[in-house]
Amino acid sequence: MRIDVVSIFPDYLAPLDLSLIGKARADGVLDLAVHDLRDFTHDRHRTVDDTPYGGGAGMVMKAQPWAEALDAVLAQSDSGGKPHLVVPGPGGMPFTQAMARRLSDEPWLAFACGRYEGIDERVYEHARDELGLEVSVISLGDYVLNGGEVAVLAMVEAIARLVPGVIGNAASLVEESHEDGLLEYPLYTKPDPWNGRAVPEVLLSGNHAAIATWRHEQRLARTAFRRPDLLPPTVADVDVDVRLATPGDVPELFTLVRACWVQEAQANGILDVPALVEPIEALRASLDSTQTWVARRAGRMVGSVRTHVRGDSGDDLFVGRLCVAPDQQRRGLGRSLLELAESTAPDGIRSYSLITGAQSHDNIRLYKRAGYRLRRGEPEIPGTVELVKRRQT
Ligand code: JDE
Repeated sequence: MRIDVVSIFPDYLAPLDLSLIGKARADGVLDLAVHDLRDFTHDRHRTVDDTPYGGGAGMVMKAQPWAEALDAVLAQSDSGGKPHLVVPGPGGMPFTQAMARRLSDEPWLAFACGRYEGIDERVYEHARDELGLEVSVISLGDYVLNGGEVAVLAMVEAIARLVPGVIGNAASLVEESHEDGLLEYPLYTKPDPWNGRAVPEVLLSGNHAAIATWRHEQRLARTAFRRPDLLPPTVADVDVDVRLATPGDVPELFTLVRACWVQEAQANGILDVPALVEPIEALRASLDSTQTWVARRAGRMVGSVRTHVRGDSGDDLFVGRLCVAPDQQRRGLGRSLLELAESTAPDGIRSYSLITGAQSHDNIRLYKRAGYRLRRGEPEIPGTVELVKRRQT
């Protein structure tokens, strides 16, 4: 990934030479260049600011140095590609882990560090309209910094560590705070006790299921206390009707499943998944070998899920084909259907399992929120991940 940063204080960006990011630079995974905005001024005082039209406090960054700086950044392009221009500012869209992930997929990012009250609005328009750049104004949070430099340090660190090769263990990225919408569980290490404080007993029990349950509860409790905004409103959906599917549901279910799995195909770059290619007869036959539920809102089929018992000893409930119509997502229906599927498990079921695309981050987040954990080791189907949850006893 190539990163350019333009600032009137290039020295502020020196920390990018250190630690993780510096290592990635040294390894050639990241190609980072910092530019001094004042190099693109032409007056004796190297002026980058002026008073605001219409009056008001403070100064505004002039358009001309920015336009020339962007030209210089673009002139480095060998392939004709263009950078995604990111401007940190308190008036931007909130920076999130999801945004860091999207930006980590970009081959080239350019960061513009504003100072004073901000940058002449025409710089943004020029970058979009004349230079053809994608421009994103992004805020780290609802507070004001003196300039964008510190925000760029944070954003570059959050983005660069998601670039393959920047940290060794890509799997360790999946489990971290915020990736699945809950805060992390509390951590403890030796010694025990320390300073008269004992480590929670369950962590010493060796009972991995109990530990996983305890940690999940800790995450929920901590999230409810510190970040209630992260918890989904669990509204009982009164206008949804869920029933076991009948043969008459099959044509509509067939269509719903295909519509839903287009998203999956896009997210994972895999087209030959059963849900997209199986003939309608196979779906009809599956009603006999699975418990298939369909959800309707105002008569229209908007979601589905199916289960079947499996495992050598018949103690695992496989949850499959969980789907919500593309326009009906993010309203908790998927979560409700998952809970329904689990709640119908017969006696003797000790775990629930499911699989999804390795790139289906939204699905994985939903499953993790519901208490599922990634199964370690190679999945049976390449490109997928397997998730499992112990049944509470
Ligand atoms: C980034 N959260 C906050 C600050 C600014 C009054 C004073 C200063 C591009 O224009 C900017 C940029 C910045 C620096 O970024 C942040 C920030 N995430 O402060 C101002 C605006 N009003 C303007």
